[in-house]
Order: sequence, then structure tokens, then C-alpha cells
Amino acid sequence: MSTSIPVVHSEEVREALAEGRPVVALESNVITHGLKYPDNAETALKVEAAIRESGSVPATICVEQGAIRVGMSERDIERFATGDRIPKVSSRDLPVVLARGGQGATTVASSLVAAELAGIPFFASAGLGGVHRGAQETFDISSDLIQLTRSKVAVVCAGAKMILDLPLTMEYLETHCVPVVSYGSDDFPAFYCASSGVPSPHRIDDEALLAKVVDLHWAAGHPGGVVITAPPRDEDAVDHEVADAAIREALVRAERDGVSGQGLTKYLMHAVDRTTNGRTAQANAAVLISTAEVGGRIAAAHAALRAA
Ligand code: PSU
Ligand code: MN
Repeated sequence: MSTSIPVVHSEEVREALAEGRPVVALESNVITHGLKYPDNAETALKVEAAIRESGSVPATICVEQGAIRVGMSERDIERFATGDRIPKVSSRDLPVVLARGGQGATTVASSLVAAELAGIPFFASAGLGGVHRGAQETFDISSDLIQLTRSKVAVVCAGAKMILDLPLTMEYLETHCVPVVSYGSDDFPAFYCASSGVPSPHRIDDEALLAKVVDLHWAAGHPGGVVITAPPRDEDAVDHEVADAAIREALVRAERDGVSGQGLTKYLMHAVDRTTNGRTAQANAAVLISTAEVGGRIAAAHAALRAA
């Protein structure tokens, strides 16, 4: 007997997909490991509201009782936001957590696996994981990037997290044939900041054209995704020098404390939040909402394109 992955859609998401209405998938690791309570729960609900206002249906993803759940309820989100022992589940952890019948919060990488299995072609997040600074020595490259080469899901985000080496992250995406197209700016954004200083290979400000890019990439036979960036809004962005100084300090602290591996991203993000007195956490929450809104609009344009 062949094994299939248990995927449980919420009723709202199942109906939307059956009717060809646009759906945007979302990760849950940002709820459990990104923002702190109650900002995590409040932001997750605002992200869902922004997607609804843009004409799409949100589908926040998690693992519970050995199944991938696609579409968390408000109560599920509150449970995850307050639970302190919910593990981070990336792609490679997924079969282990599912086999054990466990629970987990999905990263970008495992959410892409889940979105493709669930039949959702769009995913939104504030920032991708990527090539960590010093990866030449540590080999620390987020499996978010590898999964982007394997799952047919378009990712709308404010670039990659600024704690990373963004030029190397861009090189990785180029080497692995992942299209990067920027919406609303000429440069690849840096999560907290509008620009990483790296120019984006393409800029398209038209949602319908972006939807066409996504389908043409897949029509060409590519097995992976497309990265569509949207910068943080001016009023949400953090000053580049302030963010950069806080990141450098966090990197020194991480090395001193011997932090590496799967806990590093969370450690660095929280250290930066403390140094900036919460200014970066605030930007993180705001950019989650603004990218979700853009993602919802592009997903809606994509659904209209497919229905035409
Ligand atoms: N910590 C945060 N915010 C996040 C993440 C961790 O403060 O958003 C996440 C995302 O879920 C992303 C993952 O997919 O970290 C990448 O982790 P890593 O670099 O270990 O692959
Ligand atoms: Mn890593």
C-alpha cells in the first residue's frame, strides 16, 4: 500500500479551492518562534484580514495530530501563539513529526511543501530564510531556499531576512533558476528595510503580469517556485544603519553564546529586537501584513487569469 500525506483543509479553504477562488498559504513558525505574545496572535489575525480584504482566502498552515492542517481557525492561532513547546518544523522534520502524530509550526520551507500538496499556488511571508552570513564556514543555508527549487508555489515576501547575507542569497536563487521579480521597488528588499542594496533582476508593478510570469515559469517545466518581492512601506521600514548595527551586535553575541543551526534565526531576530527596543519586531509585524495584502492581490489576479 502506498502512503499518502494526510492533509486536512478547513471548510473555508476547501470551498475556495473547489470554486477556483484565490487562496494564500501562510506559515505558523512566525507565530510560535517569530513574534512574542500577544503581538504574534494579533498580527496573524491582521495578516488573514489583509488577505481577505485583497480578495483572497488565507490558509495558515500547521501540523497537528499527524496531519498537515491547511487553514487554522482563530482559536488554533491563539493556541499556537500561547503554546511554548510547539516545535519548529522545517521540510526535513515533516515526515518525523507526521509519523509520530505530533504537532508543529511550519517554516517557509515546510509550508511550501504543504501548500503544493494542498493545491495552493501562492504563499506570503515577511522574509525568506536564506544564506546566513559566514555560510562559507558554517554551511548554514536555510532549507527555505532549497524548497523553493522544489515546490511549485509562488512566494510573495519583503525579500529575505536582513540578518542574512542577501547578496549570497540572491546568487543562490539565480544559480538555482528561481525567478526573482520585484513589485513596487527596483531593489531586492531587506525585510526591515526597503532595499538590500542589491538591484532586483526584474521589476513588475502589474499584478496580472506577475500572475502570468508565475504560470509561464511552470509552463516551461520548472519544478520550483517564483519569488515576488514587495518592500516594507516607508512608514514601517527601519533605518538601514540602525538595523545593520543591531544585526552586527547580534551576530557577535550569537558567536559568543555558541548559537548555530536551527535555533540561530530565532536567536538573531530576537537579539535585534531587544537592541532596537522592539522597533524591528514592530517592522516585522507590519511587513507581514503589507506583504500578505500584496500576495492576496496577486493571487486574485492569478485566479482571474486561470478562469479566463
Ligand atoms: N524566527 C523568526 N521569524 C521567522 C523565523 C524564525 O523570528 O520568521 C523563520 C521562518 O519560519 C523561516 C525560518 O522559514 O525561520 C528559517 O529558518 P532557518 O534559517 O533555520 O532555515
Ligand atoms: Mn540553518
